[in-house]
Amino acid sequence: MLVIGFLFAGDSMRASQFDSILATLDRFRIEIPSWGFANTGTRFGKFVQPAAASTIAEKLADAGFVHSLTGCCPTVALHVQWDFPRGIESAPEVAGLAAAHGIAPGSINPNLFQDQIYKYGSFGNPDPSVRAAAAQHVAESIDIASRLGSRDISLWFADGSNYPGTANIRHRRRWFQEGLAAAHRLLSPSQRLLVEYKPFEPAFYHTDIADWGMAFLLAREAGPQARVLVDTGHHYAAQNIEQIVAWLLDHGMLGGFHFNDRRYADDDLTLGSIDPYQLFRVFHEILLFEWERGEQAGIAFMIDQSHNLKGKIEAMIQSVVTAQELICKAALVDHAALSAFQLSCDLVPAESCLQDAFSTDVRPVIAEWRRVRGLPENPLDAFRHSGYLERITAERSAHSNAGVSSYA
Ligand code: PSV
Ligand code: MN
Repeated sequence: MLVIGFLFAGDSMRASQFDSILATLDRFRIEIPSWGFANTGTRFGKFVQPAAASTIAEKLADAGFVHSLTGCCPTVALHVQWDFPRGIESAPEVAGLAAAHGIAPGSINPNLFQDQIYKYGSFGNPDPSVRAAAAQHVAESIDIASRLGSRDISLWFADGSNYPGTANIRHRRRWFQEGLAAAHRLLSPSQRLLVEYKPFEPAFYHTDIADWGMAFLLAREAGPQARVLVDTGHHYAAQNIEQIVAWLLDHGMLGGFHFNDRRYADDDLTLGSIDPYQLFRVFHEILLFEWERGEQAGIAFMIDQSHNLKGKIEAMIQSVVTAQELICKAALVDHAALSAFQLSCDLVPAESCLQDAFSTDVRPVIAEWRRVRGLPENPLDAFRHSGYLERITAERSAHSNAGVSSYA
């Protein structure tokens, strides 16, 4: 390790900083979503890409290729309705395909928003038979997770209403409480229920789980294995996401992230493309917490993006590489010095701890880490020169992608 450090020891980086970066990279894993490789779009339309994956086999092949280039994406998030065409019967095939591509199934995402029965909601639907169908789908998803050895079941609900007075907000909250507690009872001891929140879209008046506080309360009421999932795109524009992260950490309620970037709403842009300093601050809160506690927080880092304009695999690699860079920058914050400055209210030096770390170019050290591990030093370049895109474009153009998609 130190050999690498000395190789790159420039004027501004100390050996201990090299070591922090290397240790961070050794630990850092980020899950990529199967749906990020499929044709997706906006509600106004979809620009299909001939190379887009249209089967679970193709999605896992693409995910495996991203992992082979980056070395830090060993698991793939799966969406039950899109990736398990025969429900739990598809589980062995999915497990086999993942293994064949050197990866493993990751979080399992039930789909409680696409079927016609969910027009007025799933867990919050006034019709008990729809709530029962939603509960059944979640139960099957938990079975799938058990069959695949997946720890996390990630729940996102589109439930809400579009017009004032059309829904009983309190009754719906109760139904959510009951549904989540029932789902929690089905978990095996090693599994977790992650509760995601989102302020609006598709519902435009009220959303049943609209913010982190609602998700927090519902998760806490559901049981000890439930946590909150923070999707960075699911906030109002001015919200301080790292403060939410700090509070959830302090309560032991932060389960994981769906990373993406946004300028306006849930834009699903590549991570760090608009505001890399924000994600740096999020990583900083986590690393500071772990430094204070002397242990890792066990948080699931995941990407939740779908790319309508960029090439899907390129965009995924770009996101993974940016995530590595930002967490490495956050690892350069001098926690001891920062804590002392905070206690003495020494504002400018405290702020500089973050700014100095953020402005450090960590890319040469990351490239060296990759080289030592037999990974390409520049995964994006390696992808462009691999011939993979040309091959799948030719293969996949042979069958039409036009009808294949997911909502995301
Ligand atoms: C909803 O916007 C979301 O963030 C949820 O995580 C879904 O599972 C995912 O996107 C795909 O639609
Ligand atoms: Mn999400």
